[in-house]
Amino acid sequence: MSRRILVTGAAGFIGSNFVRLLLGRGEDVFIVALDKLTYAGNLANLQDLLEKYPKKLVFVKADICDAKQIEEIWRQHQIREVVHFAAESHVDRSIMGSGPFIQTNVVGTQVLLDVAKGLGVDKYLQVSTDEVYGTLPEDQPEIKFTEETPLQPNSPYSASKAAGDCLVRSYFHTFGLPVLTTRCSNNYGPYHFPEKLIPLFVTNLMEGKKVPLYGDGMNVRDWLYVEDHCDAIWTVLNKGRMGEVYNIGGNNELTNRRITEVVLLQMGKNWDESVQYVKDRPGHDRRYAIDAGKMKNELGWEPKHRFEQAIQTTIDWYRTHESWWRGIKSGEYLKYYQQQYTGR
Ligand code: NAD
Ligand code: TDX
Repeated sequence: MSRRILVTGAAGFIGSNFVRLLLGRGEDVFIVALDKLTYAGNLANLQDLLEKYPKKLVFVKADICDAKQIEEIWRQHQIREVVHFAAESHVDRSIMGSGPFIQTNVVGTQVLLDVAKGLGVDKYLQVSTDEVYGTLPEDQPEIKFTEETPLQPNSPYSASKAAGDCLVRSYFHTFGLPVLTTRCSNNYGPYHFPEKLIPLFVTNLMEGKKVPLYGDGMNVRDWLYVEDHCDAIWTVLNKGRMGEVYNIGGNNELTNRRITEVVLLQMGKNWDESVQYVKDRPGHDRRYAIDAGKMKNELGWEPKHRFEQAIQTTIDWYRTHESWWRGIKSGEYLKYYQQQYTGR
């Protein structure tokens, strides 16, 4: 019998790429793609897959905070594995208001864990982030986040993710729930919502607008192509040891200035006409860097994509999918953009 997997947040950026990867590879799976379809969820991200794989993929609109609904879905589809992507995921929005972050990232995780405990599960994988570790010094490049680094979240977003991770840990220790946790660095690639750095900058430039660079532009992130992240999650789901945490990264640290230069170059734009320095993000973490040694040594996983090529593929995707992002960059998005970048 096919593996019966619940994928939460499946209509978002990474969730939809994960479903696409598994079905594209012909894995023997039956996937229940669950999503509340918040501003960040988009059924268009799954539409072609739903048409191509009607026997392997179903979509269910549901809120992970609704225990009754989750129980019904679990029973109806005989769920045995969970990959939990669903989250409020944007740091700047968590600074505007943390309520939805606590609700979905903490309460929603607790609901999923309780349903898993009550109805039974073979594997539950929590998709988390390097941001739970806080920030690193920029003048000590040898220091990176390991799985033993203490959790020191600095934004309401990362605090809510860390709270979710702590609940997952507690259900392993207290109830013996078979859980796995992954913590990944910044992803980029197709279907990335255009509020995040790379898709925002690419689409702004395509619209003839400037790109808003926070502070001095020297904050550092580690960038991983989304397909590599999805492949790493599948590797952990198949080979990971229960109760363990696995850090996932691209060994690809770049300042935001460097990312901006690369994007401008590939899009034939010049710095002075295109870049606008704007006020810094409050509490802006200076540097993230991942030590992914455990993934390599224990599970044999390494990223396959090189940044130079994959960023080009990503930009090309936004060029050929204009209707996808133009549809998003209207309505509610415009209100958010105005508030975030002009304070009005
Ligand atoms: P995203 O915002 O693109 O997608 C999140 C999805 O979750 C959306 O489709 C949304 O509709 C859905 N969702 C939100 N609240 C829900 C609820 N209450 N019930 C059901 N569905 C709900 O986010 P993403 O970038 O795809 O991130 C996915 C996961 O990966 C998150 O848990 C995030 O913390 C983690 N992560 C992201 C990155 C990154 O660079 N994007 C890096 C590391 C970890
Ligand atoms: O307009 C901008 N200008 C800018 O300079 C935006 C949106 C971002 N930035 C900077 C802030 C960060 O230093 O770019 C960097 C990346 O910002 P985001 O794309 O917002 O990502 P980040 O805050 O690093 O968080 C991302 O990676 C970890 C995801 O959104 C999280 O969900 C994930 O956990």
